[in-house]
Amino acid sequence: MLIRRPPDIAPSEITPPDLYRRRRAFLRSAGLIAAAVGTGVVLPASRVRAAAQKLPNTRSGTFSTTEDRTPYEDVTTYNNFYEFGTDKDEPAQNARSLKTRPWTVAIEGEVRKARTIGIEELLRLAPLEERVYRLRCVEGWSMVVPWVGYSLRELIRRVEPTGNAKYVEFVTVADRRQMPGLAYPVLEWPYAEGLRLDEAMHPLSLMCVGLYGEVLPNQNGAPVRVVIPWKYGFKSGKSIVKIRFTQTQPRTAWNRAQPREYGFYSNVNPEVDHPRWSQAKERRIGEFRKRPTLMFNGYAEQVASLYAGMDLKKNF
Ligand SMILES: Nc1nc2c(c(=O)[nH]1)N[C@H]1C(S)=C(S)[C@@H](COP(=O)(O)O)O[C@H]1N2
Ligand SMILES: [Mo]
Repeated sequence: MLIRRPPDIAPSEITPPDLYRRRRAFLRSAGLIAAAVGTGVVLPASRVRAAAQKLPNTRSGTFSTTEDRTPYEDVTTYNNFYEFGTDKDEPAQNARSLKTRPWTVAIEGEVRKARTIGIEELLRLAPLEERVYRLRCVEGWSMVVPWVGYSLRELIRRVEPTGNAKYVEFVTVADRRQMPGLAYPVLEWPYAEGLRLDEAMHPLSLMCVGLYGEVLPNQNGAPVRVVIPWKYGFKSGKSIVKIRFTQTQPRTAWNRAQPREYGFYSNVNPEVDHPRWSQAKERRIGEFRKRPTLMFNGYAEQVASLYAGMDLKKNF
């Protein structure tokens, strides 16, 4: 499998503690990677794809970019999903055994209709749309992905947030038996992210259950994730089991780990550098020459008004 890492970003800048790296290096040299995580044989991506399920009745949605789509192979083998390992190829291997049925999402906090929703109901909650969005990782690479889902607001309005709801927290499943990455203190598990309620209610914010017309592959956050296209990729939490509405700004996993580097907002902004690297440019996976990063990842027309009057350097 071809692993592309932007050569201008040193692995040391984006990877977790030394312990983890030394273990990986040892396992790699000993040829023990697959055995060590207990997943056995390495399937080619084509086999994985053959097993994926088509999503019926998907219509093309609004906001789609006409830019070239990143190939399925890259979208499903070059992943960040630290619960399954921090190397880009590890989620595709280690997430294969994730159990996505039965699956429920608990809706909690400041809502009138707090309840637990089963995945089958979530899949039928609103018509499924294909939305081709740019995804910009804070590490400096980007992709174009034809996601399938519906606006998060479809779910939010059905659970009726109270007047006290100002923020929404998204919590990822954390199961040590299924997720080898949880053994390492890279982040405080479970992975948690958050949005202001008006950001979550924005029609671009996507409740995502698929890509390329098929059920979401495990490594991309099956069975349900969010996709917030104007923010750095880490705001788009995967394999969600809890959505909590709160009055105060929720703590997030990346902000806890590195508060100086990862703020609550994390809007894509070429003018606000990461403390350790520039965010002015990005490398589209599959391309060689870098492209300029666009304000709000190219969605300024849609979302800039959410931040009117805010200092985006302070609220990074
Ligand atoms: N639970 C969880 N969600 C996560 C992550 C993670 O490590 N764990 N990584 C984030 C990051 S950094 C990115 S760039 C995107 C990548 O999504 P993709 O692999 O589907 O392209 O997922 C985000 N969601
Ligand atoms: Mo990312």
